[in-house]
Amino acid sequence: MTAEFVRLDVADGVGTIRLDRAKAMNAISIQVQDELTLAAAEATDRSDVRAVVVWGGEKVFAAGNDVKEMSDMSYTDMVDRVQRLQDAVNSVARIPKPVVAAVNGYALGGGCELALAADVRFAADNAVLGQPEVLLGIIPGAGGTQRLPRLVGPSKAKDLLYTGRFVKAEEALALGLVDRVLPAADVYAEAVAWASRFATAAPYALRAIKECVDRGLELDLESGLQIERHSFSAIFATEDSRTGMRSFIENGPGKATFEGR
Ligand code: DAK
Repeated sequence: MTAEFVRLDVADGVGTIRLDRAKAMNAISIQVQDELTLAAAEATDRSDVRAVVVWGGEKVFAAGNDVKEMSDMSYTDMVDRVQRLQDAVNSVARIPKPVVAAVNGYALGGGCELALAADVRFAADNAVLGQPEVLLGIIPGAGGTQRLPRLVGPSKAKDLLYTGRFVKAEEALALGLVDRVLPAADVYAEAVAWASRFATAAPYALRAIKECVDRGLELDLESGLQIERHSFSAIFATEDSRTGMRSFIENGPGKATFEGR
């Protein structure tokens, strides 16, 4: 099946997961969710993709799940669908490579949750983020009640989740919801530039760092440190660890050419 609304564009080691459903403000319908899952799987599997940008284009990141479609769903429809809905965003969170969300315009509800699934978020100065589900009488279902408080802390998250209010880019930066605010025309290019740094980096080291951070955050410190110890030992099995340390000794820091093995 050819994807209609989500595609993976690959150039120079960077994969861009591009949401493209402009007529509906990139609303995340069931079809979009399924295509997002496929694009994330492709970005995970392809060895020529070393880092990923998630982008909705110049106008809007995503205005949330498709309210028109969702409004017709019954309790049992949702029970049947809920896991796959969450999996779409989780599939992006689990890409074992650096992932940056480039946010132009609105990132609301499921759109904000998609941005939260990235490792870092670059926002345009016209970006507007929020979790307005409560205003629809529902709650976030793609990680908003979990990833948002982990990122900005419980009280700031509860303020956003309880009120459903929209947050402009500068406030989002102050809250820690986004990491950089940039002129709208530059956001995607800056995100690609950030991702490009990893095109020639050691991919298994990056993968191990991401796993240690993400899994460790769910655990007590000693359990996290144990994961780190195991990952640290395991990374010595890669050729890149040999290459990196040998290159440092022979040529100084930061000059290694990694093979990605
Ligand atoms: N869904 C469907 N259509 C949407 C949409 C959405 N979320 N957002 C916008 N649109 C459509 C509008 O209906 C309109 O369509 P037409 O009338 O042209 O046919 C078109 O996009 C343009 O929107 P507006 O005319 O409203 O444009 P404005 O510039 O005036 O306003 C806006 C833009 C983004 C501020 C406004 O459209 C808005 O507030 N949109 C809704 C935002 C929202 O409430 N988002 C949260 C949706 S709930 C789950 C996982 C996740 C979720 C749920 C479950 N599970 C795992 C179970 C997530 C839920 C959500 O995201």
